[in-house]
Amino acid sequence: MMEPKYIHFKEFADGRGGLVALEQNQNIPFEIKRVYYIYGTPENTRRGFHAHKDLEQVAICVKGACSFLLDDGREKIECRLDSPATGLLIDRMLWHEMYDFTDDCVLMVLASGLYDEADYIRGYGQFLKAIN
Ligand code: T46
Repeated sequence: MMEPKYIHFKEFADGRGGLVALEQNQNIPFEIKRVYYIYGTPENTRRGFHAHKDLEQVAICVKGACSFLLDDGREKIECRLDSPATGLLIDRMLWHEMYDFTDDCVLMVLASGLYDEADYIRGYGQFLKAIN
């Protein structure tokens, strides 16, 4: 059965608040080439709807929460990200959708490559074909 690949980051928390450090090839399992973040997502919005051919990513809700649907072409699972100390590894060739964003959600994503539209598989039929 497919399981979400969570990464639990060490938290440095004291009376001043919390701190999490992200380091390439240490607690992030690749060289970080790009960081982007998604915020201000209106209610009932679903994003994603694609897989990446080669890109690996780690998603972290640095504020708020959102849900992910992950689909490897055989199984679909749903999981929720709600902690700045937890990352979700989004492997290559994994169809993903994001939804149920809280109002305050800031979803930060670390990526192993620069933006490349040619790396996206945006059709579900095309994704299933590529998997099989
Ligand atoms: C992913 C999920 C988790 C850029 O120009 N550069 C970038 O680095 C990114 C990520 C996006 N864009 C442009 C391309 C589109 O015109 O920003 C626009 C929105 O991108 P998209 O519709 O792909 O956004 P999501 O939320 O559906 O998907 C994003 C990432 O694109 C994707 O790689 O895995 O978040």
